[in-house]
Amino acid sequence: PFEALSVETLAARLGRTAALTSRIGENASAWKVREVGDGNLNLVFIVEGEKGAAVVKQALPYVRLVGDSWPLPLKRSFFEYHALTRQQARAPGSVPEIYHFDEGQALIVMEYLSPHVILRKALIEGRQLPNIATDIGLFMARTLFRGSDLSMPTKERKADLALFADNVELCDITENLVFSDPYFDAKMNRHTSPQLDGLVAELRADRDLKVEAQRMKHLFAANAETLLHGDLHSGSIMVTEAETRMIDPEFAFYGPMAFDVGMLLANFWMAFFSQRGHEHDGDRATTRVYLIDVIVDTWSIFRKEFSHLWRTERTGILYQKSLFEDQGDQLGAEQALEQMLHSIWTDMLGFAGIEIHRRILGLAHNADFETIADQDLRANCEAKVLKFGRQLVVNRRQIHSIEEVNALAILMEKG
Ligand code: SR1
Ligand code: MG
Repeated sequence: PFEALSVETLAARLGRTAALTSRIGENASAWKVREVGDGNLNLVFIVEGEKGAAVVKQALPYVRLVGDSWPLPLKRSFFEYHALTRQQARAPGSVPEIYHFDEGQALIVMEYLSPHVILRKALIEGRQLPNIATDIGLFMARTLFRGSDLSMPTKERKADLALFADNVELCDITENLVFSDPYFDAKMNRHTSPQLDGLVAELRADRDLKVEAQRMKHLFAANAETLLHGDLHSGSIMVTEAETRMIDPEFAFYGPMAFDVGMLLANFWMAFFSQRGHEHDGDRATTRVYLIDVIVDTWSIFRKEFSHLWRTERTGILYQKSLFEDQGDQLGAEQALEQMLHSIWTDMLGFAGIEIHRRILGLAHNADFETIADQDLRANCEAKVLKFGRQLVVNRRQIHSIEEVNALAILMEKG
């Protein structure tokens, strides 16, 4: 039966797991074990032996953030493991190496990334990582394209669609916490009060916003386009100056391509709007400029790589070459590509706005704002980004370029 690991029991329980001992050393009594999980759901241990170190991640049968009053199935570990193997195949080098998976104990033993830190933490500190736009843009294009009917053999894709369709409970978290709770007085919601009370009431009374939020939820639930990471925010990315790795794909399922892109860019926009709250720690004007550049570059690298894959790897059942290039119609496939990128763009903006709202109004907040000690300053940053998020959701069809969105962000951030 399943048993949660602890710092005290881990060495005894995993001391004979060859995939671990071969990497970190066989003398388990000398292992040093620390629990470092700071996420909302799981246990995460770093285990150091004589030869090296590894990470052991274990799902709990409940939501760690809330406790055992909110049960959550262990099978999320199975989906995380299978998502990681697919991401590694589709975007080699972008995720941690997996050493061992134990389905019954819901645990994954994987590479210890060091000296990597969580991207969100680095951005809060005002650090400027040079490679994130390229690394994340490529990761998104490769995984989203190669997990879809544009690329995969249809039988294989349908099998994966069915496999990940069982990740019901984690989809349910997103469907409720992200797309619905922020827009009504849901039980687990919280926000900076009383400073935001007026604006929160305004947003919850905003019919256009609510209709569009439900439109985005509809897309999320019904458009099974590709295998998503499913929770691609800056807390799911580990970085050094030279390297970027995506972690934690336990929310993986078949959904719309724009969801991962929107969630990611939303977290960059939130990093941008929260910088003013961290100015006691050094001037953040250059960090803001850096973040704007990162947003432009991430979108443009995503677009470029997606287009490249479209032109060179379109081997699936959609928009076959036999209909276009093989008939001498070079423009047809380009026209279809433009249409596809356009709908990813529009939907990405909608998902981004909603991700921003839920991080300020819902249950799961971002350290970007949570770590601003001055509550008036925090609420001021939050109010600006909430209004920006509303523009993205409601006006997404009228916004035509990333430069246009950033110009809006710069204007609204100045306030
Ligand atoms: C109850 S889980 C709350 C959030 O944590 C995860 O990281 C997801 O973002 C989820 O929405
Ligand atoms: Mg997570």
